[in-house]
Amino acid sequence: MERHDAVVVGAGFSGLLMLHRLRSLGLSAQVIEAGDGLGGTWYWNRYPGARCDIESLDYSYSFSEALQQEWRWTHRYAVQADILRYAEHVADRFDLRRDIRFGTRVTAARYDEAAGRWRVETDRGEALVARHLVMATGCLSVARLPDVPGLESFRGRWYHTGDWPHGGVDFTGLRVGVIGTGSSGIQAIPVIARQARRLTVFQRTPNFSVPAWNGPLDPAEERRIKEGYAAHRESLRWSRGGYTVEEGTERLLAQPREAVRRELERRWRIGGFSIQSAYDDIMTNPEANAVVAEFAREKIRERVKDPRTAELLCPRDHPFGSKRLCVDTDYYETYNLPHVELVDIRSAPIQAVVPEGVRTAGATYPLDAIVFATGFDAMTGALAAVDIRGRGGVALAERWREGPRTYLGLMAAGFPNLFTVTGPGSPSVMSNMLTSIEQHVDWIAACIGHLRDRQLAAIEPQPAAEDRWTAHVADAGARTLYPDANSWYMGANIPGKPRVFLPYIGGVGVYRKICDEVVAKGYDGFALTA
Ligand code: NA7
Repeated sequence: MERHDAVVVGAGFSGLLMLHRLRSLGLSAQVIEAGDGLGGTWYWNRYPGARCDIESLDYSYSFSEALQQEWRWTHRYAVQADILRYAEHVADRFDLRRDIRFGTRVTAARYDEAAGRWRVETDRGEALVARHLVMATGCLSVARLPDVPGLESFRGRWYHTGDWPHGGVDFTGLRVGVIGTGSSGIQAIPVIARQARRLTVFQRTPNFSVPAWNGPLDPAEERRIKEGYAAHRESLRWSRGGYTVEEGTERLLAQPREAVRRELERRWRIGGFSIQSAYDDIMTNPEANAVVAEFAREKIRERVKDPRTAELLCPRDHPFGSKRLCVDTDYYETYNLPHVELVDIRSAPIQAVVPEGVRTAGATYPLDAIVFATGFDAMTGALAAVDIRGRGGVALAERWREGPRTYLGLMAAGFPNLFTVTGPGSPSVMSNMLTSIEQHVDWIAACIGHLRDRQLAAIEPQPAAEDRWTAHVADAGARTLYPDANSWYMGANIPGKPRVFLPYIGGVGVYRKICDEVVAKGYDGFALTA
């Protein structure tokens, strides 16, 4: 039987740093990774146009001053290939690969109470035993294909953005259909349109999207950030979202409308998420939100020539930003191209994939390729995919049947020494993932070090602390407009998934302070066993 101090599941940005930190503690760790390479999200999501919509100088590790000084990003927002190259560089630079087992999926993990160890099983029939189990499995890693009948009959090729062929796909001369207009679809559509002979976009719900204004990184800006990189990162750690943005502190509704317009216009010019932070009440007050939503709809009407198409692209069923805001390059302009068509599948739903293409209630669209940009079983999907059993053989999936229950989004009662990096109930997807990953990994490493130094066997949340935190996460979400949308934040994209606001909206700075205080009070709310 293979024994380690810790098993880490996943070799994305979380798993890589976790391994590095555990090694620094002098502990043995084995990372198990389903993919044949590292990089997690950036390993799988290779679709055309895939890029991060947090700026490169923020969406990167801060743990090594030499690394952050030496690495050169080329663009304001990095493309998938550059981020993957960066992850690979980090793995080589810190000699991480030798403790990563690729092409191996963890299928089950059981807590052996008598031994105080996790027994981890893989799809290769291996069993590993470890005191600690860290799920670094990502928030958006279980790609979701909709239940459309007839896919097996399709004569062309089909793809999911979240599981893209490594050699890329050449759409030149093809009739391509894209299903889904979330961030992935909105990034892919303009790039696919440049190749395809015909592009048909099947839209169920329009999303709000703001321009990225991406371009080469300004060398002066890079120099400015790098001169005070440590201080810059420290300020991000205590900010709301963990990325560079001017946080408006005024209430939109208290301002003259003309001033609001100018401010929204200014932020539109900055691009990215800036506009969502323009005022303090945008995500809490429906009236304030409606002003920004109408501003965004006006921009769509300006960008799209055909008024009927423009109206179809205007979101009306959810508040601005309550589904994850998309950040685009030429998305709306793509609909001005003569070979691109938008099909409303809200009024005429997709009925089936047929051998020659897609059939909706209105027509049959002949296609050579279908791209599913249909999203993920977010935040809990990757955890539920592993048969995790804690004390008394209780399954995590069963305990979370009505929604995830955690303490700090880090641990669950009844599952000693099981840690989740950016788990549900933590800021995770409401923040720059890299800021949150580093905070979680550091907290977990310090916790494991604490147990080791004090010769403690295990840590797990006290049920009362877990109840309080779970209620707090829900209350914080309920004070915002996020629950008004059928989003993946709410689990609403997965039939049968409980409708619960999954991330913690309190902000990374507030959350960090809470986590630090818990530690300062001797792991308040946790039970530590000798
Ligand atoms: P999203 O944001 O979940 O978007 C998925 C899209 O696919 C969305 O437009 C959905 O429409 C559409 N969809 C899903 N199922 C169907 C079916 N059955 N029929 C038609 N259309 C469907 O996933 P992304 O990959 O774009 O982005 C995920 C995150 O990754 C993103 O937010 C960033 O954080 C990175 P719906 O809105 O459900 O009507």
